[in-house]
Amino acid sequence: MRVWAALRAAGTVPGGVFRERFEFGGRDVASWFPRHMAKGLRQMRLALRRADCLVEVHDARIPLSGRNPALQEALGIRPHVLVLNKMDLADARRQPAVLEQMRKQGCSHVVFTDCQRDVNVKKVVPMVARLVADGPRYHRAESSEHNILVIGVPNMGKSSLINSLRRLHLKKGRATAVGGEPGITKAVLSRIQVCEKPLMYLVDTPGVLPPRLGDVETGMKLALCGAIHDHLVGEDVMADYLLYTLNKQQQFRYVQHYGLGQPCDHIEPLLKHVALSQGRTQKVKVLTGTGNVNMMMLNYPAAAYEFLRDFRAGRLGRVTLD
Ligand SMILES: Nc1nc2c(ncn2[C@@H]2O[C@H](COP(=O)(O)OP(=O)(O)OP(=O)(O)O)[C@@H](O)[C@H]2O)c(=O)[nH]1
Ligand SMILES: [Mg+2]
Repeated sequence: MRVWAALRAAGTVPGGVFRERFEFGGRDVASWFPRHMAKGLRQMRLALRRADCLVEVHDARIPLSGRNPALQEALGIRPHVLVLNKMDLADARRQPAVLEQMRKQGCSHVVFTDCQRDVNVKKVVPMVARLVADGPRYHRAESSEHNILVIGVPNMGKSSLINSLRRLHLKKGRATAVGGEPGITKAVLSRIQVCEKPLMYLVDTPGVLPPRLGDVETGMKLALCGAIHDHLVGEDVMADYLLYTLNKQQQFRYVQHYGLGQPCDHIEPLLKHVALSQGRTQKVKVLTGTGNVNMMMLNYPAAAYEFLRDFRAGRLGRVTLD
């Protein structure tokens, strides 16, 4: 690791010149939008009527892209806190620049969190309480309860945030299901208490992707963060885009992690190496003119999945994709 850091600092990383553009090959993002999300969006609009504040959870690795414009429409009419979660996986050096960019976009209540280790999660309740106290309380002027709607695209950690808040403020166990794939929360759930003083309830919602994902690159970043099912996008192209991004950002931890001699710009040699070193092979029966032969083939899809898994677990370094 130190060797690569030194080479990077000196600007002399061996391995040649890397791609400056990624060739998306005419992919169509429209097909990556699952139909059931329209229902989630409708339910969310109903729940919005009863909300005093919105807590939007997004992945800190893609702070600038992939937020749902349909959700953002709603933000104008309610106080809004943006939780940039999974800070443990994102490049911490980028935080000040991200906060500045957010402020310019009119988003000034932002908190970076790690909901698995409860880092910074304690900042959320006071921030929300202050916003609600400072703003008009619409239809609920007489009530002392705070009703908060938790929104965001899939797999960003909305349910994890609710569970983390309950752990911290109420010393209570898990109240809402969490999982490593998009679509774990299926419907707008009932209110879940997360704090006693002030009395605060959060409503968990299913992740909703924008119906038009915009450009393919945004879709690809969302997919790398697990917001879109891998099979809809294709593990092979996702792995290739990840390699392209790591090289572009000079994040060469993968070289050491997989024991490669040097960085590579092409996905095939990397996957070959991953397949060999991690034993991702499969036996294939080949029928020849003289009989059957068993051959060992490298399992490239499994190797691509392994590469994505290592990235998502932070084993390839802390990377901000934007
Ligand atoms: N590394 C890391 N992982 C996290 C963090 N927060 C949540 N996760 C993981 O991210 C995955 C998604 O978490 P969920 O809480 O289910 O996400 P969600 O936004 O509710 O997802 P949907 O209900 O599918 O929309 C799970 O595997 C969590 O364990 C975090 O701060 N850091
Ligand atoms: Mg959920």
